[in-house]
Amino acid sequence: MPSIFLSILGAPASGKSYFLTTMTWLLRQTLPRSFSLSFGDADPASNRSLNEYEERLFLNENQDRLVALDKTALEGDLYDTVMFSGQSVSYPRPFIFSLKPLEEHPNYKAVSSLSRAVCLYDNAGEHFLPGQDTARSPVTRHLALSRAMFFMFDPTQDPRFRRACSGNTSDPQMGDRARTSRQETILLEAADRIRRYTGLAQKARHQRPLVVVVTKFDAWASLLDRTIPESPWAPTRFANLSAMDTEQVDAVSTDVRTLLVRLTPELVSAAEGFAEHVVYIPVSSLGRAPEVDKQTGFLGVRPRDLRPLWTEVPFLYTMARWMGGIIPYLKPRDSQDTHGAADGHRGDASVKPDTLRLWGT
Ligand SMILES: Nc1nc2c(ncn2[C@@H]2O[C@H](COP(=O)(O)OP(=O)(O)O)[C@@H](O)[C@H]2O)c(=O)[nH]1
Ligand SMILES: [Mg+2]
Repeated sequence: MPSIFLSILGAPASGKSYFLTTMTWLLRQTLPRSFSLSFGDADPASNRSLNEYEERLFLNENQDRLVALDKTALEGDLYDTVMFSGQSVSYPRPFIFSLKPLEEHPNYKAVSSLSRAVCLYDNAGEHFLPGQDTARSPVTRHLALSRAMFFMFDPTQDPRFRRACSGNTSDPQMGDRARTSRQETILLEAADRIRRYTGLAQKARHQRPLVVVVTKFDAWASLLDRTIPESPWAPTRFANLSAMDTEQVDAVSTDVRTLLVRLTPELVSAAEGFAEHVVYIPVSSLGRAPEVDKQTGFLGVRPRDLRPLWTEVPFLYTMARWMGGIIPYLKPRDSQDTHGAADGHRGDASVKPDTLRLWGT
């Protein structure tokens, strides 16, 4: 199977591990149910720790006890050490999923060319600090291979966001547990590494999409003057096949971008100075603020309280928009396609088996 690499990067504690755990848990259900795709562990051994995380959050026997995910290690389980002429080199290990059309998918006949091994990397945030990627520990080289990058931006780590939200949130991360980091420096460092690994000129922009995932939406939702539809996709006339409403996600992206330009303009400059295609997607992996665990002092969450919002949207949108033929999207509202105009119903009209494979290419 051809593979797709997706890199997740962001500052320490920006929410990468919770995002990855919640996203894969949701995709296991949403992809078969709504997109006629199977999504499963390609290698259960390499996905073990992620499976454990999913179980801890979403299949926990004890729904009331506070749980937390461990901090991503800088080395250990998630790394493989290889010897090169006497020098040991430690490589990060991705989580690997297989993505395949199910029999009822309109493109099932192209199953072998559409199936993908999806490789996801969860780096420790420290790896993106300048000077952390070395010949002995090439922890971020996957960036150069990635079909798309998910940059986690955590508004709770920005004092301007915290000030704007004060009075409207009780999240400890916006209060006495606040931490501050210059998150655009991580993006600039990643951009610099990608330029180096791919030989991209200093002035040229990277052609692969950059998704700015704005995490912990529950904590800053008061700043976004709009509601977010629960699932930005709509059924088609095919059983178990929805189409992504990319226009709706784009409209949300535009509003999130406006907010970021107002509060953290340097982040928008860093993103758009580096990548040609940038989209801003709000997510909440928990759906609420974590609580301080009185026994351990750590932040935790009770499994029964979890209400993830939009955590699978960055993946679905990326697949629909930039990796054509696997996940369909609704035809744009102003499309000239007469088929669409005839019944005025965007979802139904655009899903013709013969056109599906062309989408997003
Ligand atoms: N309010 C809120 N906090 C979150 C959310 N997701 C993660 N967090 C908190 O953010 C902290 C860091 O998350 P983690 O995924 O470990 O960050 P990582 O270091 O980037 O992997 C944890 O204490 C979580 O409780 C969210 O959706 N909302
Ligand atoms: Mg982590």
